[in-house]
Amino acid sequence: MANPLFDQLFGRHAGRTTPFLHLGDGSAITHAAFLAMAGQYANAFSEIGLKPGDRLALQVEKSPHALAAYVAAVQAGIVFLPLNTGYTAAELAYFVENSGAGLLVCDPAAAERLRPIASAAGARLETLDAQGGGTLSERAAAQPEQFQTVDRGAEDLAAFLYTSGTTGRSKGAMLTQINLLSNAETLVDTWRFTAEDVLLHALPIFHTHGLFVATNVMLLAGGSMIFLPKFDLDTMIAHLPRATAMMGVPTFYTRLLDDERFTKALVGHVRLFVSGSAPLLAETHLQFEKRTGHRILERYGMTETNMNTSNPYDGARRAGTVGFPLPGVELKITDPATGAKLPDGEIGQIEVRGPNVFKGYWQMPDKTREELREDGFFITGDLGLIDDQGYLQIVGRSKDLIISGGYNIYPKEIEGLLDDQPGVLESAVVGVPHPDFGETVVGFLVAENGQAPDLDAIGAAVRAKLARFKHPRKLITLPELPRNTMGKVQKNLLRQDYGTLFTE
Ligand code: MLC
Ligand code: AMP
Repeated sequence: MANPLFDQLFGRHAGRTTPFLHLGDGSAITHAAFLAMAGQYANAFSEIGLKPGDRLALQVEKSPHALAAYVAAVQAGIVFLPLNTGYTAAELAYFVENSGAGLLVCDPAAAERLRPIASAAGARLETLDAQGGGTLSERAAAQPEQFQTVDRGAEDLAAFLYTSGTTGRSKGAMLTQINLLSNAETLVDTWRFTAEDVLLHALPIFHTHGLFVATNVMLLAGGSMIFLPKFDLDTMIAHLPRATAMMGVPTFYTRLLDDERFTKALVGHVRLFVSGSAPLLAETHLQFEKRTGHRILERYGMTETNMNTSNPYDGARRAGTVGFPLPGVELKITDPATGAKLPDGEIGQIEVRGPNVFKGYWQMPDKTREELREDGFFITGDLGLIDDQGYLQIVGRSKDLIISGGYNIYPKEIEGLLDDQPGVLESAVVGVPHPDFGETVVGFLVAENGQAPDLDAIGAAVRAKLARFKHPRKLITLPELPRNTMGKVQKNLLRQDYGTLFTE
């Protein structure tokens, strides 16, 4: 037995004194030093009492220490559960309780607020801040750097990533060692990553894109990352000349293009720009090529499946498409009513199967059965077609989902909260085009008894409960919601009527 994910991605770099993380202040952490740090965290987790298979929930700022905690979890066979730093205490309580986490790691500033949540769920609480301070790092610093890697099999769980659902309840997507490893191997080959590459990393590390795509790929390839705490335009401009590759959500690309310092000369060293997590406008693609001479490589993935398709490395990268299924990934377009495969050119639901596809939703067998067929095909909830050249085009979503700056927002969760507010009879939440975030959230309210609801009080209630990125950027009161003859709210009409709220 061994631990394939740890051995392939991390363990193989033991002793290498080449840089792995270049930090914003000009310092660097070598592969060997990073692994030593991870070994110390793995020992700290054992000392705390975490056992293989236990869940570790972590809501902390992005830092080398936070990344080391991920690697340590893999080495110790602990299931890693990273959480968006924007989540409120109310949102967090659900994840900790639902996952049965044995340990919650949070920022020291949040510790008092989160302690009752951890104890109610029977979890220990430790802290870690952006500079690597906190009770967890103090514990780790006192530990040996060597840790006896825990044996894990390909089908053992490596991570839980929570994704919200159409019902408003978040589901823990269970990802196995082989899900993560197989995808990293495929992407390294497909995108030609090598030990020479330097990836500009400004994505958060609590989602698939920043953690599994960017980090796992770079670890496997043996290259290094310019590891920035977040996307900041000035910092990106300062570091781009050293990078050979960048991965980002479309907002990264539109923000860069809005800055005149972003020129062809600035990115002369870059060989690859990858975009994903949300649709890249064809216009952005073309503008980018005009400015830099680079064609952005757009790919398509999800939390449950890692990456499914990619435009080719060699060959035409076509704007408005997400390319071909990756090697080892099967993809078909099916009739939503019957599940039967549709011919190329017809729009239907996108289904995928392969070693990248997750094991199911944690403790939700019914939800798992609804979306993951017995034959292994996963129903993505995205709608698309295969065009005459074999490229996948995503044309919409059958799931009621808004993607803002690469973050997923399910209207149901916000509608549930709005409906509960005094003076609100009912509500509808839709996504409308936004120049920076691609889409943003607008909430429509119908007043109870014709009285105008108190929008300030409703805004405050939303702020208390939901992460900032989910907040409606506008609340609009309507006499009634548009409905079809079946009584179903016609969100398409709301999107149509209010589609230019932020773009005019
Ligand atoms: C921040 N804010 C957002 C937001 N991000 N609001 C809506 N949508 C977002 N995505 C809030 C801030 O809290 C702030 O609130 C205000 O909006 C303006 O913030 P900002 O400073 O302009 O935002 P910034 O911090 O720069 O963040 C924007 C961003 C970031 C796009 C750089 O959101 C980001 O890094 N997104 C990447 C998401 C990601 O990695 N997704 C991958 C999911 S995996 P206030 O109070 O100041 O108004 C996946 C699978 C796959 O989907 O295929 O990859
Ligand atoms: P998440 O659940 O956060 O993993 O988000 C996955 C969803 O993001 C997918 O189901 C798609 O709807 C969307 N997505 C990811 N990549 C792309 C892309 N390149 N183009 C359009 N949508 C995308």
